[in-house]
Amino acid sequence: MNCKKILKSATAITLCGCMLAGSNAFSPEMLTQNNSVIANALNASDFDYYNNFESGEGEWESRGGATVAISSDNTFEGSKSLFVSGRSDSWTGSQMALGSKFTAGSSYSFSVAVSPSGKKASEMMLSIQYNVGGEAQYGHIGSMTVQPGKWGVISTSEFTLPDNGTDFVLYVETASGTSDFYVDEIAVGSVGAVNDNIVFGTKLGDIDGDECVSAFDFTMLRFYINNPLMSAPSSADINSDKVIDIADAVLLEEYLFAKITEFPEPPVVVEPEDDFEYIKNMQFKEFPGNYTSDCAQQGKVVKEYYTSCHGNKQTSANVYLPYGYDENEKYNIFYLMHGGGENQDTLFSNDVNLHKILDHMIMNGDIEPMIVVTPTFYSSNEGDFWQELLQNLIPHVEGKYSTYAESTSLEDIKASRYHRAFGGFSMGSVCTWHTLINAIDYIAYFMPLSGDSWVGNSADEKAQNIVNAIKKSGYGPDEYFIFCATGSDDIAYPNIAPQVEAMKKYTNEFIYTSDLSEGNFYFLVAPGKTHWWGYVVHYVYDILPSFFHEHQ
Ligand code: FER
Repeated sequence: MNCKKILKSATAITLCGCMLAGSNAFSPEMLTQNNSVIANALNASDFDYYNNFESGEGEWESRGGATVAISSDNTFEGSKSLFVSGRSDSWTGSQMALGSKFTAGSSYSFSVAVSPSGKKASEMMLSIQYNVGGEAQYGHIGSMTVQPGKWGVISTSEFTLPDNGTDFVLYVETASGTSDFYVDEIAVGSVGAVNDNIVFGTKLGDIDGDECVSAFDFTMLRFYINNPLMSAPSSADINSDKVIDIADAVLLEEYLFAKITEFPEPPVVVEPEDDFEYIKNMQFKEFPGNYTSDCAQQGKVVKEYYTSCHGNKQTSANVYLPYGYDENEKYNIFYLMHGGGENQDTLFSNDVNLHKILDHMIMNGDIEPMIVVTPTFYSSNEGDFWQELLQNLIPHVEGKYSTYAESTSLEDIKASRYHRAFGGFSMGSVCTWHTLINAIDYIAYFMPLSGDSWVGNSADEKAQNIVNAIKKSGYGPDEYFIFCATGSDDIAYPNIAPQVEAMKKYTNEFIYTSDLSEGNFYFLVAPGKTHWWGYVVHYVYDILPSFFHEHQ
């Protein structure tokens, strides 16, 4: 017996009332390893439209320039699915014209299996576009939030094609973001052809959504345990530990046999809100013209003196505290290094005006209020400044101002690494690559600007040395982020561009995209720009908003 039939019979019985515990609904042969919830019960010919992509894309084509291809990497059933990639916006994806078989004003049932790639859950949507009086209109047939790599089935038993519409186009998109996704087993039929018992309950234990907790829920739970690729509803996570497993089955069984009368209280978890919209293929953009003028909400630059471990020398750094700085709040912190012949004052001088740009970026919501520190490598040198950074500068600044470091112990500096960035221009960029190689344990975001790594001779050797350091750290590609930039006419371009190309070959360590929810490595090239802070400060404006959103 397959799942579909289980669902159908469950409905038939539970319509008459909640089924009693202890029936033979527990029998293991009722479970199936087969994911197919649609085609097993009904023949493809039972539907007005059916495609499981086993013999090609069929009518499915690109929507909005996305790439659409048959894949055997991840399937819901059978050996093939439709893979949609290269999406530039949430509405892009794959589509098909419904054709004349489907008529305006008529109702149909729809079902499609979907599986997002990437690292984040995606709200997947089955949508419809149509024409009214020459104007495109859009509607959503159904949606479902699906974990990456898992399958979910969007299923709607009755959707009426608007009666004033023509040219209906069915498409799969995401509510937001541009992650790749897979589509499989799509069916459109007369009302009732698609089983919408796949609409789940939300109450713990009521997995089939019939408003009672019964033996059928136990059967469904075992189905999900046996089919980990199926996206299970949260009502199946009986012990609220975010994993659907035998521990949930044990609890449900105890409940059904009245050994317990209620499930454990789910913990109250307040997830931090972060709806930042990354750009996938970022292009150079200048900040608005007024960003270097005095801002209505000005931060403060303070000079901090400390002793460097190199030669026990007194040195200083400037610390930008955002407008409204409050020592009871926690702030992300960005260390930004000057270039050769410059010093710790260069960036907050009237030449570069980084402080004013930061004021405007914060006031306009481009970035959250953050602390920005401009040190100098001249108390050490660019190659071993990272020692002064870890031993002296971070403890001094983060011991005094409020960051995510709970204390200045190396352990707490490490624990707050997702709230710390390091970048630099030219020799400051050389310094940034050294810092990446030596201090990745303490910093998760890096911004090398117009300067290559000097650890190694050839581009391949430089890439290899960076990869070796990353491998040694044990961090995965979702745990560090490198966002480089330069101008196409910058004297450093011929140095950094080949290094970036060499790094791209290490696909385990670097996933190339400016969407840091999907990858961790990008190289922004500003057309025609040369080796000058006057240009480089725009790269800071472009890149900084993408920092500090991962692992909040
Ligand atoms: C580069 C890295 C650093 C580069 C120049 C520098 C020309 C710095 C030079 C200096 O400050 O003297 O890739 O490319």
